[in-house]
Amino acid sequence: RTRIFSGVKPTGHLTLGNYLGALRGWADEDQHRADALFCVVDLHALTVEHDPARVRRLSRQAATLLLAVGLDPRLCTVFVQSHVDEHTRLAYLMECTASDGEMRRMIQYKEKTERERARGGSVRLSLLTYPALMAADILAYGTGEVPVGEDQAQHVELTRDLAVRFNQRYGQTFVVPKATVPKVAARVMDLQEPTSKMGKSHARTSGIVYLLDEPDVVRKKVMRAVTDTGSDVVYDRAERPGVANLLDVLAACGAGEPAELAGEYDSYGALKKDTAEAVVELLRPVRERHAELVKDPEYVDSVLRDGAERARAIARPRVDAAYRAVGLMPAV
Ligand code: AQP
Repeated sequence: RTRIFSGVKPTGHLTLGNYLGALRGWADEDQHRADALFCVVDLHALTVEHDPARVRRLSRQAATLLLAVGLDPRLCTVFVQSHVDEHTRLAYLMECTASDGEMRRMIQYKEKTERERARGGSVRLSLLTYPALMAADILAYGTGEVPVGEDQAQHVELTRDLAVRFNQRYGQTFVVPKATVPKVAARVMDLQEPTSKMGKSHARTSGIVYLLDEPDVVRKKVMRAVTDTGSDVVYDRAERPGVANLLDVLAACGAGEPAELAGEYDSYGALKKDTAEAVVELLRPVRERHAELVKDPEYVDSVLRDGAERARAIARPRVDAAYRAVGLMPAV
């Protein structure tokens, strides 16, 4: 069976972008067709300035949301990255496989470096080495497929390069994985700034729909979305990014193809109204299940405990083999 691995970073409240780009596919398809592991990648949240209590809280919330969107622990493995030491053990070998140049070329590194500097902060070394840890996350499990939103595809490409390089240098150790990206809404844009992606850690929240937003908040955000000059509804991502984003979201809610949907509307107002209602209905069951799960923290704990145990058992032999392959002396 194909092995699937993917994760979500507890750097903010999870968004509609996270859901459409990743979580929904994990729950609706991936967990049913493969041996899948899904992870709250909390170590990655330490690559930028962070508040310990907030990361702890967001990690639990993200784990609860993974179950709320429909991941079923009888079908897949749900766990927290820092509970499984194999990730950091293997990350070091990945740092010894990658070059600094290829790390510096990562778009996310460039963007986040700028953001941290603009805030007047320093850039953590782990922001640069982040893709090595992400490669370790993926390769430790013999992963064949990594379902991600478009923004993560470059990191998966680098992971492939590292796997191939490691195998060539030290002998066949890792499966070379590939990214799978959803057909619609692989890159949901910020409603207030439709040329940048909807990102959970962005400071301005009015352009971001969070999975746990109340229906009225969702409606308000969508109704106030920035649209383009002109008033005819056409699907053109380059020239009309605001309207195209709404059409993408509406299509991803199950209403059809974005370009065809455009023909059904003659005003931005009607498009926004339908999109708002579609998103409210899409998120309703997630909010409801989350509210139930919050009442049962022991259940969530037990899922994470079992998940970490299972993940460790899968990862350890391959990480041990990688340690031996690079020439590290086995413990005596
Ligand atoms: N806007 C988006 N559209 C489609 N997919 C998206 N993803 C994130 N934003 C969008 C996908 O969600 C999964 C989990 O993302 P992540 O937690 O690894 O963080 P990220 O990719 O760095 O996205 P964020 O939400 O913007 O976080 P911050 O602001 O902290 O960087 C991934 O599969 C991602 O592709």
